[in-house]
Amino acid sequence: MKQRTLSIIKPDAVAAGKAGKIIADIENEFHIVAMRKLQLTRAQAAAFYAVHAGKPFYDGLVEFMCSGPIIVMCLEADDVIARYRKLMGATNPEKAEEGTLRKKYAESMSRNAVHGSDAPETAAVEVAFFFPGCDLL
Ligand code: IDP
Ligand code: MG
Repeated sequence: MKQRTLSIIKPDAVAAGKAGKIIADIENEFHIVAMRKLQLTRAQAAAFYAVHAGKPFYDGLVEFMCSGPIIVMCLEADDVIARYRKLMGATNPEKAEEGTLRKKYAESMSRNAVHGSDAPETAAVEVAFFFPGCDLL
């Protein structure tokens, strides 16, 4: 069944000039419905990651995510949520499988190059966070 998910190229990877390679890897497998480059405010980063509020890494995560430009994409394909998570690899790049985006492009657990929604409910909320319906036709 066709699904949509939110992908983010995080500030570390954009700043390091890795966005083009990451987009090429994504495009190889999935349809990019919409794409935008922007810099989050602190409040927007805090709201996007509200599910992690209170965790020890939350403040650092918010600080990092608003530290520079990011590229957000809405991806579409059959079973794209799980398949894009697989392409991203483990949260900790040291544990990510060979060939995954985090293995290839991430610096560390906290600067790990990419984000992907983890379930249909979060995907719907996260896509809507960045894209109005008219961008998703
Ligand atoms: P995910 O991005 O693989 O879904 P989550 O558990 O949702 O991982 O965590 C969100 C983000 O928070 C991670 O991608 C990573 O950048 C950061 N993060 C998670 N756990 C840690 C940690 O233990 N130390 C530092 N950063 C972390
Ligand atoms: Mg997550």
